[in-house]
Amino acid sequence: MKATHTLNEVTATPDIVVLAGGVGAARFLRALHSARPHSDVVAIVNTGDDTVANGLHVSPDIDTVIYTLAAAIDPDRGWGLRDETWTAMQSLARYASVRPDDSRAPNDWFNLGDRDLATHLYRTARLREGASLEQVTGEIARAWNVPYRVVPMSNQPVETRVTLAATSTASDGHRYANGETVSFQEYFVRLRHAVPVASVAFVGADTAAPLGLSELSSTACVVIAPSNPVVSIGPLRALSGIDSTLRQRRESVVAISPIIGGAALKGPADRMLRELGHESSALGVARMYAPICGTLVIDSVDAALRPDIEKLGMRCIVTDTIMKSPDVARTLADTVVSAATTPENVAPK
Ligand code: FO1
Repeated sequence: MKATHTLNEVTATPDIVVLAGGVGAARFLRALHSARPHSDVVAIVNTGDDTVANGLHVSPDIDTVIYTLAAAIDPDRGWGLRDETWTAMQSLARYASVRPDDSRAPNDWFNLGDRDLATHLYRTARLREGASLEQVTGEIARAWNVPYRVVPMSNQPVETRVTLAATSTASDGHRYANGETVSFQEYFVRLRHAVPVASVAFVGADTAAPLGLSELSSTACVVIAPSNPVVSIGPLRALSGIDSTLRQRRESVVAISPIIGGAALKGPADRMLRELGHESSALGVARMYAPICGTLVIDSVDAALRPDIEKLGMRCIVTDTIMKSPDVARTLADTVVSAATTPENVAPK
């Protein structure tokens, strides 16, 4: 994809700021670029999923956004690179048989493809030189000719930790106790999120400085992408200043519900919402976003929820939100941006 904006352009105020998690957000950003190729867009991306695997700093949501915008993402996995090989991971397995019992090395359950490894090697080396995550993310985005500014939500670490509500055994036999608190990737990958959660915490969010606040308050349009409201948008909102900035400009904040017909298209968002006491529906999402968001875009299958969502003081747009084709995706992106920039023109359907 040709970069329409070189990243060293000092952009005073972006046209659009998107709060982004992983797969759903990445697909929306791609749709946004095809709908508005000349808009200046900043994506502020969740880093609560970040992990250190085999000594390498991995930022899954950032990489999913960059790889998707570069059309290099593996379309089936939704993460990592297409045409990938796994020689390094297979070679690591040799050492699993000799490691001491108390060692976490090698991490043989968080799969890093051979091509994907280059990104983590580069990011880790640059961070070790003292570069900020924001600097390195900009370099990686530029290397992939990504047309948008991709910004981590903070340069400081914020770690999403999940407390389990049941015992669970990983496919490699590792047992987890009920009530045990694990890293997000242990929950999501090692346990395949096949375990109920009791609570979620964003360790470090209370002291981490948010990035992109000035863009978030000055841009004409803020979009909350169709990401997991708890573990993708939640860490962002936990950073000081984010929610208050969104509240102040609530009328030009538009969210897309990631829950359609009570379910998530991918991942554990629906179960997590229920397990954490929210309703797993577009209305449940509306209740979580009502204080910070003036318009919620929901899928046609949820049209009946519109009156209840409007009762929360939100405008509700009913449209196709499943980006099953480039045309549908482009139309969704157009609808979302129009709703944020001309809310009064949003003629109820
Ligand atoms: N997801 C998996 O289900 N299995 C994996 O082995 C895995 C490895 C991985 C490596 C790099 C990366 O950027 C993402 C990776 N993911 C993997 C996806 C990752 O867990 C998710 O992207 C998020 O953290 C949730 O959106």
